Amino acid sequence: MEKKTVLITGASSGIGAGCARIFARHGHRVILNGRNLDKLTQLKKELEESYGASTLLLPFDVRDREKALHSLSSLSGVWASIDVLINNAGLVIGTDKEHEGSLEEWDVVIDTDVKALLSMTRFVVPGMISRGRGHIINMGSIAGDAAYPGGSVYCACKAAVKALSDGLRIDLVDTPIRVTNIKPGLVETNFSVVRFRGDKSRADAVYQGIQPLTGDDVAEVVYFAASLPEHIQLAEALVMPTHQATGTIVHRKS
Ligand code: 8X3
Repeated sequence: MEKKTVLITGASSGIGAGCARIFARHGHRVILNGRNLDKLTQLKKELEESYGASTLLLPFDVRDREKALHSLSSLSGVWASIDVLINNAGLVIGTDKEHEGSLEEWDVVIDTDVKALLSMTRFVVPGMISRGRGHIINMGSIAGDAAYPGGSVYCACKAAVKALSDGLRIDLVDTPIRVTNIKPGLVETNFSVVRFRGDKSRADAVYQGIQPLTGDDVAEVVYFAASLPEHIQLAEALVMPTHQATGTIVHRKS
């Protein structure tokens, strides 16, 4: 694959950091977006030292549209020609029932997982169209395929990511631009710690007795989609640990 400029949202840890590593390792230019400047700076250093990578920090909260637009407009030269947009930033807070949870927390989840993904797409894709090349890789989830207990709003958000990916693929069908929806199952990242509002032991229990995926594992699939020949569009990929069968069926060793 020729050298590309890759923008990754939520790059400071987990799947986002995994994506940053694999694209950097293969010699691509990587733009690291996230909210935690310290973590991003640390990752930038790691990518430069390990792979001699060209990297750029673009710290902003994806929910802040003005800041996002301003930061994107500040890019110049090769950095402005984004070839791959990885809409990875996402989170869930809590496992409350739909009729019991906090509307304020759900605003944060919906704003991050759906509205920010949409605004990043809205800001970056027109440039891809005018350059005649590009690939949008959205981080969906197995949670978007079917709702599960305690997941109502998150599952709805990831179902929206599927619909937005499918809709964008339709809208771009007469262009060379590809759209991919990656749908991970159990991945051990900070995701579950946030879901359980910082309760590390509940988060750890999610992965007990099963070898979960890592952020680097999911990044392998992201990289595979991006490195396929231009005429091949991997529309979706559902990627799970071997001992997971559905969003709720998992075999755990006792
Ligand atoms: C996260 C996967 O199984 O926790 O997107 O919903 S799961």
